[in-house]
Amino acid sequence: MSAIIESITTQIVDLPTIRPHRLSMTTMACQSLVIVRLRSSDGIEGLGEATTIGGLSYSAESPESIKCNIDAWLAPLLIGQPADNINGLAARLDRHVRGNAIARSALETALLDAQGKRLGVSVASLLGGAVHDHLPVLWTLASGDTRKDIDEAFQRLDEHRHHQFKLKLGANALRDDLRHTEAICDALKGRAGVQVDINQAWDEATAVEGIAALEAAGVELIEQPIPARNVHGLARLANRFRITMLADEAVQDAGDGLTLLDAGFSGAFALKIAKAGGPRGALKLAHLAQSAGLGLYGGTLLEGTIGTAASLHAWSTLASLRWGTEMFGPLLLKDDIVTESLHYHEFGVELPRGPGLGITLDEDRLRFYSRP
Ligand code: MUC
Ligand code: MG
Repeated sequence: MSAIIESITTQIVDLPTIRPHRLSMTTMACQSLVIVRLRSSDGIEGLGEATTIGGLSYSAESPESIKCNIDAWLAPLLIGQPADNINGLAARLDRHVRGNAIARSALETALLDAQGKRLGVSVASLLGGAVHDHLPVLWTLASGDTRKDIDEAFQRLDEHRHHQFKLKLGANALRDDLRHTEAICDALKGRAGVQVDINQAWDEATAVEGIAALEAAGVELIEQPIPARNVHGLARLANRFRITMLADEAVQDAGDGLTLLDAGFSGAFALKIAKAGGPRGALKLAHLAQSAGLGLYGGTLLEGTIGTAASLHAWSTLASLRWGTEMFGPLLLKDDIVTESLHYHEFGVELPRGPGLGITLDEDRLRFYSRP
């Protein structure tokens, strides 16, 4: 007899960041995690987590809408159903739910965590098996101050934490962004790689000017320079420059991947479990990219430990991640709500061991940081 899903609860947890994190569309002083706890009739609890960035500034879903939509609409579709048929549950949600990919990612994570615990295997095993148990992780320099960013990079290099850095551009005038990037590239030359994320802030003409200068400065990868909907523009930029163009907001799932390929895009894809409705959707996009010969990047929506672990289990199943990962979310937060943090060392992170995600909640700290 299959275990039945008996309850699904959600709570919003606000964790302060170690410093302001400045992106083109918002500056974050805290991250809000929507924690999902899914309990089944066999006594097993699965954990999931949903995050976004800066309220509604990154996505049409906010922490509050995620919690509300799970409580009111998604959870009732799952409660009373067999807990172990994840394909069947996904088909049920597909029939009744449009959008809400971030909320769905948290639920799918909880289902995978529970099923892994039930079978005594890791989430990576459920997804076909891990090919890596240590994944490279970059760090985002986004204090908003060039000198502070350079000092932060040197500190991370000395600690053997990170040797690849991403800069967040687009909040300032192009001239200032270029000066900032050139100073950081100069300071890190020969010691670390630099890539940039514009988070859709430029129009195509600004992108042509900006990318030429960034290429000359030694930047290695350009992420989402123009608005997500301009897929033909992104394809044009990818084909115009030698430097690789990384699609992020433009490629939520495998359907968007096909659209970009149809438009002639030849760059790389940023995978995020939150964009694709969960680890399985993100891997569907990854497998499409692999078939088309495109490079992959393990992306984050600045998840805490649960979402980061779920992503790592998924990315660990991919033989090749040409552009590594940015799974540093927990390191940006001042505190955590789990008993054992992820282990970051030697410029990467260990894949947590299962069963399930291999993550245990710290109930005291969860209570402390939860919204009343
Ligand atoms: C994004 O746009 O890629 C990833 C790293 C970071 O600092 O922000 C995120 C989201
Ligand atoms: Mg991005």
